[in-house]
Amino acid sequence: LHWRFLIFAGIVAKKQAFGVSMELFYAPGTVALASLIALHEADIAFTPNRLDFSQSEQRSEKYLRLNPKGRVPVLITDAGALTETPAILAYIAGLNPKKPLAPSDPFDFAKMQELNSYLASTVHVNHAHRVRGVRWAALQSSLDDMASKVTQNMQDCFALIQAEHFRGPWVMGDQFTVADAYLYTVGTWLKGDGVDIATLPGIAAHADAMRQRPAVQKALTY
Ligand SMILES: N[C@@H](CCC(=O)N[C@@H](CS)C(=O)NCC(=O)O)C(=O)O
Repeated sequence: LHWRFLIFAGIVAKKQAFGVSMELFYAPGTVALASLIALHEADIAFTPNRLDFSQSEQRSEKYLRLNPKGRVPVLITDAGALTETPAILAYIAGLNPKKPLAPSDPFDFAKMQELNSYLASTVHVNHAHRVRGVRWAALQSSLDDMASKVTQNMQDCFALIQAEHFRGPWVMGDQFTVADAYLYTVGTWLKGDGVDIATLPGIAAHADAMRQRPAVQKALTY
């Protein structure tokens, strides 16, 4: 066999690893970072597709055909499109048998999903009240009032996570899971929301440990 053929076959094999070819639609600074981190941690080849929010590309006709929610992330898989970060992360977590990113024990899997669901349904939504208040109210006084609650709400949510949903050194203890990618991602918004991460030493140490990981460093370059 010619060496060139072997290299070509190797590239094809890597691209088709796990029988899937994937595309992730993302925008920088958004919750899509969690999916970017998870894809790199799982060592899964994918095509990144960047949306320009300053041009409202997430509301373009073309994108709305892909995701009628007009949000990122969307993961396109051979089986169809997936939206909602907890769903995307649960999918990625089980894709590479050599690098499982979720606990195999059913109770621990549900515990991981407990945090992921809390991040999606409560923490992310609390954060959105600062810059996306127009989803819920129209009067400037209402928007200002909602924004005024964000720092305290985010502080309280992360204090609760630190106390109740964090085994250490990773969210689920010794196993690194997709919940670590998600927690880190939402934690990158704390500063902008007026929360000093130093007041949450467990969360701060976790963020430091995350920044040491090559997959996180790579995901932050997108
Ligand atoms: N529940 C969704 C939320 C997705 C979401 O709200 N993404 C934001 C970025 S962090 C977005 O695309 N916003 C665009 C917009 O509101 O126009 C998830 O967890 O994936």
